[in-house]
Amino acid sequence: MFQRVLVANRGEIALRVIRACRDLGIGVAVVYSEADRDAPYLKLADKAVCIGPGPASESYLKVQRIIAAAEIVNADAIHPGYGFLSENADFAEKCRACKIEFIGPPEEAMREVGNKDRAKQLAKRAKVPTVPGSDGLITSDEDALRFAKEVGYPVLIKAAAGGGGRGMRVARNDGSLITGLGQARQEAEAAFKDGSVYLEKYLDQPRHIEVQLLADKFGNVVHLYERDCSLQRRHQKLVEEAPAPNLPAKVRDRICDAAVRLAKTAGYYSAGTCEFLLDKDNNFYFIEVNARIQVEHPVSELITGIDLIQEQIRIAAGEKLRFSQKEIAPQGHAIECRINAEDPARDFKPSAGTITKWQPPGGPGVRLDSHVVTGYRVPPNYDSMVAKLLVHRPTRAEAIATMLRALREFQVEGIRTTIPIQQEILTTGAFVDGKVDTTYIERVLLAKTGSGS
Ligand code: MV4
Repeated sequence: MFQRVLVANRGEIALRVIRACRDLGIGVAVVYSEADRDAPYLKLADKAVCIGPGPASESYLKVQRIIAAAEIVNADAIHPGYGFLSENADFAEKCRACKIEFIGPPEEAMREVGNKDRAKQLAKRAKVPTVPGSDGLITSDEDALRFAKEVGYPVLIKAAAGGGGRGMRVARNDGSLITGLGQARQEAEAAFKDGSVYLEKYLDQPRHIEVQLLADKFGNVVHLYERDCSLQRRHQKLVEEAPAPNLPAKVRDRICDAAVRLAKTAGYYSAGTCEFLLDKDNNFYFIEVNARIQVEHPVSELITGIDLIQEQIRIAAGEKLRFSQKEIAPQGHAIECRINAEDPARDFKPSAGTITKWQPPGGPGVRLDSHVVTGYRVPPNYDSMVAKLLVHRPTRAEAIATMLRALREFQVEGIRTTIPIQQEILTTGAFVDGKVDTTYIERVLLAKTGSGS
């Protein structure tokens, strides 16, 4: 096992990794930027190293400074958390060159799944269903028009280097396809330095189902069942849950098996997620791999009883998986609400500032993952999530009731939060019936209140 892990991240996930290291009885150090210098979780690590000014590009994204920090504190491994350098294969390569273990997938698998078009080819080799698509990159207008004629409009233009909804656009006729292609290429070139694009049939109001995976360095792969992450606004998830409601057992088994096959085919290890879209007839289609621990991982921890961060660290240290698939039995229902410092009444405008009152909920079935305390100042430099509120109860109905109870208990003053919209979501018929899709928030909820786009 490692002597000391360096946490190359901030906020709640930095605290989450510090806690996992403490639970494992191993040393832990953490990096921080000048904007985070007063963050209370820094005191929970053995050492904290300042790596630069507030902007992430000058601190949390600086490969050389993070490697130097690891060397200064004598860390033998780096946990990247999510975001920042977590899916950066060049960073993983650099760690390997410096003989520091990157707590994540192997660099080779990261490159394989990091490109969406290549990940799709991988899925095909693994016999995992994919959305009908252009079979490789689109290099001419003629190819694009031919594909659209074949599958019919609408079609979706996707950037191969994109992900999480970046660089996508819908085309509904030949004209918008040609102009869209040009724009998508330019945008992708500017954003990812890679202008390659491909086409897919555009699915109407799909659900977003993702399968949590754990794999060791010996080729053993297990799944920790699925999460339903359909409730998003502009690709920012607001509510996640597990198991996915109204998913027939046979479909669940097939999706989970497909995800395991894909990970095996990729030579993947560590924690990871396979994302799928699910259509109205419960057909599922692979879309992308998340080669990192995700924000919503605690939802899967709650239903399986497995500590995903601890297992990631064990796997990186070369341990074998400690459980087989049949030993993973999901129990009950878990829901997560991401509490963001945003004002839902003002188009989710970020609401940075000092938190003058922070009185979190508790009691049976409640878990709060947060780095915030009363008096904490939310820095303007980073994403606005201040807490993840989770519940775990025997049934979905009880989980919804406990989440509503916990959201009511939660008292936050000094900043605006997303709590009101989460209360609204959890009392809406479509959510209670487990019948929401990825377009629900913008199509129904925000359209109704007039606060949407
Ligand atoms: C799609 C789609 C419809 N058809 N692909 C958005 C994020 C990225 N991971 C893939 N995304 C989508 N791909 C086809 N062929 C609709 C989306 C999509 C979406 C997917 C998951 C969760 C939320 C979403 C919100 C809008 C669009």
